[in-house]
Amino acid sequence: GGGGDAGASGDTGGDDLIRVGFSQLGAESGWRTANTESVKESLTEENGFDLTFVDAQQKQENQIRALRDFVAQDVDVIAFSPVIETGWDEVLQEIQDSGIPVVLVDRTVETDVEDPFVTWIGADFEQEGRTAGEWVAENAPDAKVFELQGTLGSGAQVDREEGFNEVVGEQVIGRASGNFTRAEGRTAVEGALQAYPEMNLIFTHNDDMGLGAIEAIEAAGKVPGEDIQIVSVDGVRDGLQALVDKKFNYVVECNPVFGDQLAELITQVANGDDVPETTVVEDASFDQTITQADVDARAY
Ligand code: GZL
Repeated sequence: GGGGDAGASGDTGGDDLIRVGFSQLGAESGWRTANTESVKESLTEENGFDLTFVDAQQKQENQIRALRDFVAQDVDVIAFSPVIETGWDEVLQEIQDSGIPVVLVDRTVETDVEDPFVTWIGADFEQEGRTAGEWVAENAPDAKVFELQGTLGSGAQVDREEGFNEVVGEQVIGRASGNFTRAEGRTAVEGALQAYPEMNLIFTHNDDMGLGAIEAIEAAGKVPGEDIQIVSVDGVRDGLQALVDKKFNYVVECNPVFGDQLAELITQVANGDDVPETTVVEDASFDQTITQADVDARAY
């Protein structure tokens, strides 16, 4: 990065930039907006990129359209975070036939296409599920758990469910999806409170749905974090604030700020350098010993 200002010296800029098409799945959660911010802060013209960024509002058909546009524009590299794991075979084959390399970001893909992408960067969702399960096994071994799932068929939902249920599946009395959004999380928990009156712990696949769960629990006259404990994933500011406020009980981080690592990978891919098949982004976890100062110090 650090090249001259493209405008200042009348420099065309365009010809030596890496042209990247990025299909982002949506803006459904605090995690996603933090991830988008990180990507846009890293893939700048100053850092050597000409970024075309398209938000799909969580619709697969919008992502497929964007991917086809990137092929038509003959970008140097395509990057995308697939809203669900399946349904990409046709467009991935078209991209492969075009010779444009694909960098998979965050979510994962199930496909029969040979070598569909050069590399994937994201978090270990299955480990996040196991870490959440281990907390429940340790701290709430008799809890009757409702699992509030993310977008059904997304890699994050499939793998978090897998990891969590590997550890405490026998404690799960019900599941429903809140599609990773606060509003749909609230609706799903309103239903769960009716269907499973004995529920006393919610494992939510992300903070935003957990915040919706808090609204539903309080509307039902119960105390979140006490009558119904909440174990969550992501670690965005609002989720950690709920932890400080004792409305969440445990949060497994899923770090969205990997724009710099992505920029490095894209540069290496554009240069035809060898890159690792996967880059796993480091996660931490937080319990109620977290302080307000800790939360205030967080970048997102
Ligand atoms: C996880 C990411 C998930 C987040 C949600 O890497 O795919 O999608 O956990 C987001 O907040 O909607």
